[in-house]
Amino acid sequence: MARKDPFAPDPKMRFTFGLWTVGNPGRDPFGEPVRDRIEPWQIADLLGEVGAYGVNFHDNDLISIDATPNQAADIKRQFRKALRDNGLKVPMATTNLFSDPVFKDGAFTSNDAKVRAYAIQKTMRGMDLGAEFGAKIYVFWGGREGSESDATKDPVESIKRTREAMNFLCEYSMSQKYGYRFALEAKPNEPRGHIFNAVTGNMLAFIATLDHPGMVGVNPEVAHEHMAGLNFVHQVAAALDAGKLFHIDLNDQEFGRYDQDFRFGSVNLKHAFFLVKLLEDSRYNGSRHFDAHAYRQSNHADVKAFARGCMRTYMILKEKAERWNRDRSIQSLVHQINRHDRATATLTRNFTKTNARKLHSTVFDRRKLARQPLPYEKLDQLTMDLIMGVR
Ligand code: GLT
Ligand code: MN
Ligand code: MN
Repeated sequence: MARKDPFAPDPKMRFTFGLWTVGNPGRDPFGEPVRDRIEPWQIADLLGEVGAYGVNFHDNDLISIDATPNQAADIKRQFRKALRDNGLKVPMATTNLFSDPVFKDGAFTSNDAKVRAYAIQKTMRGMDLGAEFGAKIYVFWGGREGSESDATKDPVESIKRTREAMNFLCEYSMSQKYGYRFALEAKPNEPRGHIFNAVTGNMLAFIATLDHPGMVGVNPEVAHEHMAGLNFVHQVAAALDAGKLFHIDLNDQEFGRYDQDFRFGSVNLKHAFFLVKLLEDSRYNGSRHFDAHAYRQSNHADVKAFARGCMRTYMILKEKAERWNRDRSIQSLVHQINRHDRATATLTRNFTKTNARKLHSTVFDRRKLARQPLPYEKLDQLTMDLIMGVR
């Protein structure tokens, strides 16, 4: 009997893909689609075949914006059957508020009150659709919520408009008893010159200003923070610390480029390793969603290789992270560099007048402290050996 593949996708990891990811036909700003469009039910078959846990969608990935009610009913029937046949869940849904020309200057932040209202209405309907398929996370990516020139839109007013929309939609979810948790996804630019709330940190600050902050968290994406030159692992850490990591978009990206949405782990293996380690160490239990697509050169068979690759890389890095946590030499270095001192820690844990007085008069040997060894080169190389597979 063949040995079980230790890196086969584990359903406990909740690996998901969007209809728009494996269904991406390979169109770019300079070229036409290179792959035939496949129907939502065919995408579900593909994801079932590669062993994904679930599939997510924008309203119009499933049902085109001009579909008649009868067409919509047919599509839903077919899709529901494909989900059942392939044992797939729909953990997340979202709204396309960026493709149609009506959103050319934004949706929730459009300068036109009617467009803003239409965007909220479209989101309500998208939420109805997601709820029909059991989605519990609702993502908001405001691709068009920005400007090219600050002459055209008031940035403070734009944040207020976004808040108004979010508050309205939180109430809508509650009134319908959908039980959604909202996940806000930041991106610094593209397709707009500048997008408001550009990084996950902005989103975290914005959430605190909402009427129902408890039901709103973030959906950070590797590529988006890397476009801004940021350390994605640190952005995710901030979200985890705030209890706001509701969802995550995994992919990969060269720094300083356009939004590449490459296969997870295909560019920066070291960042990917520390990301997986962070998610696993913190026992993140939401979806691990791959918001990526295959190279434009790929055909449909190669798209499957792409999807399998995303999950396989995650599973391999998870095993490496466990190994890092068990590795005697690595752990003894980790122990060595974290110099604990109970008496001092007690002094600074809480402010009391006594603690402050004691701390104020403590004598520190600054030169001795500065000479304490920090063998970070050694630790990092052991990590690299482990990632590269020779340890
Ligand atoms: C779009 C975008 C992604 C978002 C999706 C959700 S759509 O592909 O590039 O980052 O997560 O709206
Ligand atoms: Mn992206
Ligand atoms: Mn994304």
